[in-house]
Amino acid sequence: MSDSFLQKAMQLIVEEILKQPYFIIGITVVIGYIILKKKWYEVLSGFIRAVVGYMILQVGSGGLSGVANPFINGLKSLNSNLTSTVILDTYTTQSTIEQWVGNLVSAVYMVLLCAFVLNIVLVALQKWTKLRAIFTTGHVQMQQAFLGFFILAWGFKISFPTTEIPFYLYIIAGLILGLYWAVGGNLTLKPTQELTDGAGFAIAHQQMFSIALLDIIGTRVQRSGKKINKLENLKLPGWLSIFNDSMVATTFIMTLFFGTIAIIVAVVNPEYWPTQLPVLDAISAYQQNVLFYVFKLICQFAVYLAILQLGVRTFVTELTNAFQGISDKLLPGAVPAVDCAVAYGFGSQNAITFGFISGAIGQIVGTVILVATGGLGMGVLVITMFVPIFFDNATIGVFANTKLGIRGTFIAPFINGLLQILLSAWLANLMGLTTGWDAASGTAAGAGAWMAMNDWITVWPLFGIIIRYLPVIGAAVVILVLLAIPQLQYYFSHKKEDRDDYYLQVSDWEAYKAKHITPYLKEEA
Ligand code: ASC
Repeated sequence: MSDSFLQKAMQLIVEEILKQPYFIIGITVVIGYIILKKKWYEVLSGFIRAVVGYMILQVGSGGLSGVANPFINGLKSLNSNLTSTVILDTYTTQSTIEQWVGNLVSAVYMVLLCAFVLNIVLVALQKWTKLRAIFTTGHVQMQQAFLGFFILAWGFKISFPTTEIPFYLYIIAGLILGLYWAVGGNLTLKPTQELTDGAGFAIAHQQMFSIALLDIIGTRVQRSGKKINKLENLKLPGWLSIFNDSMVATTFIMTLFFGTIAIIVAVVNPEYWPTQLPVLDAISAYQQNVLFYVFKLICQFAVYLAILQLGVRTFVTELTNAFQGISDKLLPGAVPAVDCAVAYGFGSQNAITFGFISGAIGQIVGTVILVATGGLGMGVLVITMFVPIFFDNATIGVFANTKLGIRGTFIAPFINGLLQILLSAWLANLMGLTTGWDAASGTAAGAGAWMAMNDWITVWPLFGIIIRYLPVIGAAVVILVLLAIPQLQYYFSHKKEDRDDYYLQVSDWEAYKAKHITPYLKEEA
């Protein structure tokens, strides 16, 4: 009885709290406000604004996927003769691996819990670890726990399905995952402060290392005295000035992009659209006209972006205010790391759209290469879903614009989009995720999956490969490298006499900016 009680309790914690970022953010706000000795009704209102604000953000991001899916599915319906199909999506990857690991699913939950605690401990030991960010994006942590576990198991030459996993793998997975969250979030702290002008949070998502890379390149460019031409400073003349409004720009660009896809699909597979069109009048069975349907979807893209940004505005102030309390008393010098979509409330709104479009073009080029080479000679076709194509590339676009300006906003996501396709095909094949697993029949079946988000086509596979070739030493190397990254940030980002300005990035952003950023900035007027 106690066993099943424990299991139920753990499931409740995982499903209702850990997997729900709005709850974690809401609780964080309550704790912070209590520490700040706010009145009870301020605590209550902060909790509600945090939870509701986060849910609004989720409506926005969910809506964006809903809008894009008919177009993506349309592309999928065009068929291909490659033999195995790999779906590029975060949720599909999680559920595919859940099938492969079978009864070990709750062990992966335990790994997740331990890694989460480790993240907090590492930040509590900031004096030594130099780590400052706490990962709060529960649904993403869950996905990462599964793929991370799978990659590390591959590293140790364990293949699924299996009933036994050596205990050391759980320990190593917990250590690497917890370190990855703490180190990744910490890497995004300074660029996010730059983007948000000191809003006091970092990013907890799936492309943290690429944000850091853009920051390193961008800082170099800034220091070299080059002018950075950011999207928000672009002043378009004459009739083009309507594109200064991001709602107009987004709708216009999406019309070109989705419109082209809609036409291609309609021409190549005329059966597709009629199966998608909603019935508007049940009595006469009137089905919506395809032009009006597509037009509505396209406009909804801008609608959901606006909703997403409203959500961000609603909860971010609460979160940053409340975290003052936490980082004063509970976890000195800590910041919350939050979903990448929060970044979309800052900087140029057009960078979101351009990042997405450039990434999509990169993916199209990648797909053409894949098809032309017979899936890189492996017969693998990858099919992208909305999360990697949009959230990964838009996030990279937003950060690229902040540090590298317009050119970066186009180039960085394009490269990412290309790599998303090619590397995912290669990695899914290498690590054995080109098919799913059907427990009922006990056979491999269905499509495979991979998370094509940047960290999962770069750093994580690298961890797996290092461990594959040097099992125990490799794991130690990965752990040591992760521990060393924040030390390198601390010791090498500033001159010796300014070393402790590293902490100013959190404690006094204005002072940090005045000393280390403004003097070097050369933006276009
Ligand atoms: C992911 C994922 C999502 C989105 C979301 C963006 O990786 O699984 O649902 O990105 O977090 O807001």
